[in-house]
Amino acid sequence: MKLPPGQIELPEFPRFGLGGRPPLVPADPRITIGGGMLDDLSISAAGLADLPRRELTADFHCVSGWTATDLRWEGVAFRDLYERVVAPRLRPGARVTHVVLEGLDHYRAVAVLEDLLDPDVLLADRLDGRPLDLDHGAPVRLVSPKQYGFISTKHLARIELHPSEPRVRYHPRWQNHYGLQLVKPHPRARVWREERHRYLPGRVVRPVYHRLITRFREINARLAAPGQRPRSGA
Ligand SMILES: Nc1nc2c(c(=O)[nH]1)N[C@H]1C(S)=C(S)[C@@H](COP(=O)(O)O)O[C@H]1N2
Ligand SMILES: [Mo]
Repeated sequence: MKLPPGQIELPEFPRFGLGGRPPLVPADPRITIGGGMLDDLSISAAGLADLPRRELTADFHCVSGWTATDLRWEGVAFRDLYERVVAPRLRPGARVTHVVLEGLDHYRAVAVLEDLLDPDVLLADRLDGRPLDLDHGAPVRLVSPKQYGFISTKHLARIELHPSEPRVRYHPRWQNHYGLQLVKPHPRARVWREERHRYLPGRVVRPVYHRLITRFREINARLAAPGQRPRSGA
């Protein structure tokens, strides 16, 4: 299959974390949903089970240029969660344009609501027929296959609704790195349009990234949760 512009196919699905080792998962994990437009609500794994199950086979594209192909995800559609659980609880006249997704590791991503309502966006709890492992985002992660991987928040702990684009840092560790403005993520992050960064054109960063992929893979392999199998036997 044809890959989006500037992507290179990998034989495996590597772990890719920005914040170090995977976090600890609490015994009764919950996802809280909040923001000024509704009273905080919290949904357990069992709560997600009330929504229709979806299955989706898709490629996964990291902004640094690697692609893992044919991943089989299972879970529920973000759209079903939003329409059935969130929308009925919104205050009258509420306006939602952006969503902040936060992981147990305090990683945060900002997405445009419209992009998350694409039927292919899942809250996934299974990958390739097995429960999601820690490296890939246990217990539940977002998967948005048409967007770069940084939107696909792992270990999903909080969904926050916003009436305009919030100013959010993707990782608290990077609070003071002003130089990172230059590589600020693109707000839409659509892979087929190569929307890698807000200020830098995708094709400018491609060659730099491609040289870094091997290094990123080494670092992340060292940080991976102990005792986890690589995805393919290859
Ligand atoms: N919670 C959390 N989610 C995250 C990240 C992270 O560091 N923490 N990294 C993002 C990036 S940059 C990518 S490419 C994908 C990688 O997913 P994987 O580790 O399953 O390959 O997760 C995204 N979601
Ligand atoms: Mo990424």
